[in-house]
Amino acid sequence: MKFHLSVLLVLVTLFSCREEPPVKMNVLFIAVDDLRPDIGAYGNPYIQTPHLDRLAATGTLFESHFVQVPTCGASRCSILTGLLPKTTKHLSNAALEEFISDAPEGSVPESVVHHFRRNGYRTVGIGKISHSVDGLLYGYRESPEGARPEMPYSWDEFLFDPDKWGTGWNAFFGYADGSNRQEKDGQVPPYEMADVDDRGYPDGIMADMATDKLKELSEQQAPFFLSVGFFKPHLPFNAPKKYWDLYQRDRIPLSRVKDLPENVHLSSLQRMGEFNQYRLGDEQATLEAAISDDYARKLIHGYYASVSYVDAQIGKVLDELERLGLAENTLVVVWGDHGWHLGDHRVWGKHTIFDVALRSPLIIRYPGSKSRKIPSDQVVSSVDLYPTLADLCGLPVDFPLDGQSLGGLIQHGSDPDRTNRSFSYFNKGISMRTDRYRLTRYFREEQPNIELYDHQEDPYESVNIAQKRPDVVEQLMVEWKTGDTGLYTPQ
Ligand SMILES: [Ca+2]
Repeated sequence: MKFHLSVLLVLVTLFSCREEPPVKMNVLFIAVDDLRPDIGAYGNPYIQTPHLDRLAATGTLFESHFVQVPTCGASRCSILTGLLPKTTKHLSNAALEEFISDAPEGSVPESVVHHFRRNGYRTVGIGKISHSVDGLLYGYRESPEGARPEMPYSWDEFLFDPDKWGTGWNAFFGYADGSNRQEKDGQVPPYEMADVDDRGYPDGIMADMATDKLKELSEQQAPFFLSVGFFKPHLPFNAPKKYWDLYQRDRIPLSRVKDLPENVHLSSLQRMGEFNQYRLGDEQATLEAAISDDYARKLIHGYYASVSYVDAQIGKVLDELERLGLAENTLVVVWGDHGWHLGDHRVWGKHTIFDVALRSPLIIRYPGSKSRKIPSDQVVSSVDLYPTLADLCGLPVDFPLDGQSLGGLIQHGSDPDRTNRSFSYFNKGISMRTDRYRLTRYFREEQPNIELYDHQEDPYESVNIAQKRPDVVEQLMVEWKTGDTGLYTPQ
């Protein structure tokens, strides 16, 4: 009997060893608000982003990454749900709320974060991951009392410190003296250069929260999904003075496409409302006349300072990941939620479906994979991230998603099974980007309602050639229909 028990114990021990689950990879997902690819690693020789450059040098950088909607809430909705917009509400900042009310607990997970949580991950959010900046749903001017979570099932923990600003939304539009755009009813400038340390604005506070949380997570057994959503370079372009001091304003490059594009209806470009909510700007932005070069340089200087400030905060989080010995077992993603027109096409804002508003940085470091740059002729989408994370972390997905995993590109540099197109939506329009062209169709009454840009000849989309090249439009429409995964038609 004793003998049999021993054999049994040995067998049980051997069995347990074989069945030991592999160590799951952690995820660090960093969202950066309104960050266009103005990063050294993306080829901007003037901007100073040493920490993002360092990440890109050890990860995979996607040159042609496009978001699905050029506005915060809806873009984040598509990356978090892995789904393309299905109704007009999915193009708004309330997109995620709309999706979640359609998907109660128990059916499909509400987000990629929820999916990881269901698979044993400890999920922690800090800052602006979904549209909300503190995880709570409430209007900009309302009290946080009675607020409910924007993603009720996704987070084990959600952290935000509104500090001197009092609430999440006030912090989001905050100035160094504790004031914000709301309380001053827009009587504020779109930039600020205060002589404060990194904690003088919210991103510095969030970086410290993230490094503290990493320490705590490193001591736990469960794998983690830590998400940090930095605010800058979203308006107002407020950053500590030391980041403004990195640049000589007279050397700041202006847009290469300052004029209105040819053969385009102005309604494709006219949504500049957010910028003009900062009423103490030196000049108002309009499509009718470009602002002065001096003011344009000042604004771009503010944007660059904000990018360098957020780059330094990301550097603190990446350094801590390294210091704690977590880098080798943590997949890192840095994602910009959409691009921004810094005077491009006379627009100061993001609400267009031109390349400059849709293209944003996507850098993924998958430990063990060699670093590479996926060139611009390979088009990828934000909606691809959900299946990518599930694929690389070995989580099964038995429900429909609209994207395709980027795992093949990250691990091998190519993937013959990928489709090479990306769809984006806004302003009563849908746009398809291929490796060479952008075809945009507006579902509105004004003409022309089709725009075509040839990136081989015209990389800044300065001339709509839809009328001149009906053959290309026709060929792309065939491709459009093949790629159509149930796109809705904007009303
Ligand atoms: Ca944004």
